[in-house]
Amino acid sequence: MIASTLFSLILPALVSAHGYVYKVSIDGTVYQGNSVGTTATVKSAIRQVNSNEPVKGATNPDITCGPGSQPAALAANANPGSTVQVYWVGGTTGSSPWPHDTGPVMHYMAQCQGDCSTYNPSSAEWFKISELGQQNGTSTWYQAQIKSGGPVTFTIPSTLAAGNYMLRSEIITLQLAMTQGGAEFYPSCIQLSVGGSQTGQPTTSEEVKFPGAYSDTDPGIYTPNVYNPGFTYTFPGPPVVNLASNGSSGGSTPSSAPTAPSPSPSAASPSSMPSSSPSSTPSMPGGYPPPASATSSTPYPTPTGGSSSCMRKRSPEAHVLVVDKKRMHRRRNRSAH
Ligand SMILES: [Cu+2]
Repeated sequence: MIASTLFSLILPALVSAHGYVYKVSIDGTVYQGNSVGTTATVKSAIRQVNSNEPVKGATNPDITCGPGSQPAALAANANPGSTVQVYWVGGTTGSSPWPHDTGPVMHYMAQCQGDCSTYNPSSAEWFKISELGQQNGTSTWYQAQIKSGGPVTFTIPSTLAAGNYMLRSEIITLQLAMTQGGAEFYPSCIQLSVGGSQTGQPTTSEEVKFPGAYSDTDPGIYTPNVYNPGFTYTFPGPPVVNLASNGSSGGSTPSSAPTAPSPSPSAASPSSMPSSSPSSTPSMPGGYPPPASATSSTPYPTPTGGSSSCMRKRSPEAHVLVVDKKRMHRRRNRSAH
């Protein structure tokens, strides 16, 4: 009994140490994703990945949309000001919570230049619409809420032009980022059709490419002091677009200074903002419905791009090492307080 309890405590740490986007909700409409590395069984707006492992290295081509990311069949409907909730989970089927709690969560968008379901985003022009780091003056990251089962919540910029967009959801975990190249990137792409009659566009200086936006030496990616008391985080990538200044994500504001409200009368009317934030936070564990597909282990068709990932396969030892290092940090953290 004790042994099996111990086993069940340790096993998720070893097996489900990574994760993916399980579903997305836009103004309450839910779009389910497909399990990792299976034959897609659900028509989804979420681009399916073939591994839940992190992308390693800022110049890795998989940093665009995740390992082996494949186009999705649908585009999720959204509007300027829409509330978006992205549900990141651990494992490959949605059966366990997101395992990490250290590092930022960021969201980018890019125009699809046509139909998103056939769009190759490798040279897309991305602009940042949301960044969530440490919660006001504490060492607790917004990411800890995801580990507790909550979605990441943010809004589509309230003046964004209508059109087809890719939404790029990204978690970076920093538990190994005390060494260069140690940061773990979890990108995922969701296809959107944005309606409305707004005309807002990012400026070219607000746009970046993936790969290209980050370097392994960026202060928000190589973070030797991440577990030190008083550590304050510097987000990598471009600033959040001005477009998003009226629709910034509620709640935990990162350490960066808030954009001063414009005194001009042209500011968007507050009535365009969602009046209440959804409160559908699933309880964990067991809060997640059974996986959409547990039928097949057929390998996902390999993308035509060829060999992209350098660190996709990790030995069991590497996982144990990760766990051990985490324990060390926790211990170090505790003794530092
Ligand atoms: Cu992981």
